[in-house]
Amino acid sequence: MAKKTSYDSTHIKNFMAGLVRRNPHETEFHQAVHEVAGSVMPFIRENPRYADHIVFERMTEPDRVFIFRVLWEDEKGQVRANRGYRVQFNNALGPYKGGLRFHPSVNLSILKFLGFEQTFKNALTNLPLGAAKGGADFNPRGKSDREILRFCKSFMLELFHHIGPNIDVPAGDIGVGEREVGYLFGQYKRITGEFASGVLTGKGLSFGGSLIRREATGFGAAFFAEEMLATRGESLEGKKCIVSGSGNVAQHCAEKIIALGGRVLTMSDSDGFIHDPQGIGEEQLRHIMHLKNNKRARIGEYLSRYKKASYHPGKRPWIVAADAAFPCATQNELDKKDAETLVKNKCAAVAEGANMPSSESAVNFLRRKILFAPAKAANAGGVAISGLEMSQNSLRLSWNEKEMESRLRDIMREIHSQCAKYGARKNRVDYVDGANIAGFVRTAEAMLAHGV
Ligand code: NDP
Ligand code: 2IT
Repeated sequence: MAKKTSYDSTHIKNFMAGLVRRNPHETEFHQAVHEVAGSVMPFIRENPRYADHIVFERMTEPDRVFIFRVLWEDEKGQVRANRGYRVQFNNALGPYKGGLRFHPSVNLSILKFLGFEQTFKNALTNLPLGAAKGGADFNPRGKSDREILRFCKSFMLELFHHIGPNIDVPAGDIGVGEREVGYLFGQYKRITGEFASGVLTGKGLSFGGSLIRREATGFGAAFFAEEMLATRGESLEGKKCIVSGSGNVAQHCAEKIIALGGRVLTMSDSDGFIHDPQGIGEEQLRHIMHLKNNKRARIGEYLSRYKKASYHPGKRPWIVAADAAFPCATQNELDKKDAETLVKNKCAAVAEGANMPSSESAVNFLRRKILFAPAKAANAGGVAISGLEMSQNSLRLSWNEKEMESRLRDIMREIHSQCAKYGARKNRVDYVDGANIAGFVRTAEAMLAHGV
């Protein structure tokens, strides 16, 4: 591929000026598009057939956006109002597909960045999946189980109009796990009178959920790191690893790192991080899962059982020296300064479990210095197993755990080879370019085939 020239940077600048004008104040969305434009626009110049029908421009505009009011009653009998969203981004490859996020920070910019990224990620899985994202600015923290149920029911009362097994298939994300997916599914069933198992993924195992879906995102991120390290004749075995977050993705990323012989030193939540120099082993991780999934406690409570660990309130784990880093909490949780600290401490690989956890300047620093797996590639295991949950629902069958894990491993390996194909540089792979271009090509081919 040709070296990026000022021709490209002028084009990208003009393109971004238009995007910012059409989508003012949506800074996270601008950030996600700018990164992809940097890979895809020079590629289009070399492959002019993709300039036809303005395919890339169309990929930056969602097909449609639904915004709705969600009313619910809290434990005091007070009526509360939140804003709900579903952003249907692109269905060139299959039904709209992507998670729902419940977090007070949710707004249109965040959901558009997530839906845009989902287009490329879902294409990388090679499964028939379009792209969407949704959620609400509802804060689940401190809410009772009944409040969560009432919120989910009210949210579905509007969302059900827009989804369906062949239309749009939501799943979980931050603040939406198996419990919430179960409540949402129950309400969809009540409203429509239909047992449409393929309308949501991430379901419980008793009603159409898939084995390994819960673990898939985190396991996939660890597998992707293994693939990258293997290109240097290395593996996670014996490596010191720092993980951020302590939710679904972080827990199962840590689980797989441990299983592959790595040493997990940290985990975190939005209040701070814990550092256990002896390593968070299987037993310690089980305790964290209990704290987070059952007690819904703060990560700092880890210290009441494991006294040799330390707690760092208000801090992020990137200051702890390690061989590999796995940001698994949220967007923009690792900035340029953190990236410099990682490299100074001889960190060899970063695999993004969360979506867009590294700031753009951190990405541009890391991709040139070390093995850097962007979210689209590294966390695609979650949606890939969602895709296979849909397949099992269509077949009315379920595949066993061994089969599911081996399919996940194969999918992550295949994503790695697509990145290596499109991101090959002289002596290295640029996984950012690789993931963006591979995802673009598959989606663009379908869009061109469909005509306008
Ligand atoms: P969870 O809700 O299970 O966990 C989220 C974790 O991140 C918690 O530890 C939470 O801490 C922390 N966190 C959330 N918001 C912030 C914040 N603003 N600042 C600091 N920490 C924060 O979500 P998931 O594990 O499912 O999601 C984590 C990331 O992975 C997200 O970026 C999500 O988009 C991405 N992802 C998830 C997939 C999935 O299948 N679930 C698939 C692919 C990507 P606290 O409890 O204090 O809020
Ligand atoms: O960001 C993501 O890929 C997810 N939250 C999972 C989406 C899905 O449909 O499984």
